[in-house]
Amino acid sequence: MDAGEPIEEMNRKLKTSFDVLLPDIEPSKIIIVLNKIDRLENIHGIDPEGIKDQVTFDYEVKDLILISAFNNEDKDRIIQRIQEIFEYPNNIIVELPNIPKTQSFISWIYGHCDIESISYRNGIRIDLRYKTKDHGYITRMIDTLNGKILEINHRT
Ligand SMILES: Nc1nc2c(ncn2[C@@H]2O[C@H](COP(=O)(O)OP(=O)(O)O)[C@@H](O)[C@H]2O)c(=O)[nH]1
Ligand SMILES: [Mg+2]
Repeated sequence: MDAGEPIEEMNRKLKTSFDVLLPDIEPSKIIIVLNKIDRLENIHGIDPEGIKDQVTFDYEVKDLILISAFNNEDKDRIIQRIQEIFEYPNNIIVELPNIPKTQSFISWIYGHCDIESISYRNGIRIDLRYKTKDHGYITRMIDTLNGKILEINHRT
């Protein structure tokens, strides 16, 4: 997306893009990239982070990346994110009890998965991406630990 365009135009183009991609593509695999953020302050008079609140969409997209195509580090960030999503194509959000057995499972997760987020309120809530070969092991462990799957996007 060209972040230099009027906000309404950006939102209109986002909606058109979703209409094309969905339902065949999982929202968790969609990366929204807003380009030209180096020009944002001049054009919209808002700071780069502020644009995130103005861009609207009705789907559970996790990745909203702000970049400037003139900045090589920004381009590397997108490439890295695409690699992560391809390497770990499945996504699960799960709640686990905070017990020692869970801790050793989490150590395993750190070594084999891509953790999107982890929080320790009311037990442990993890949002992770994983390889397809690990699907059986992960779902068995969640079952053994009496965990609760909140959301799963698994490649069939
Ligand atoms: N300031 C700035 N200019 C950019 C950026 N990316 C592309 N441009 C410039 O924007 C102009 C139009 O390019 P672009 O919008 O990408 O392509 P188009 O819409 O297909 O013409 C070109 O002169 C690009 O060099 C960016 O991140 N920052
Ligand atoms: Mg353009």
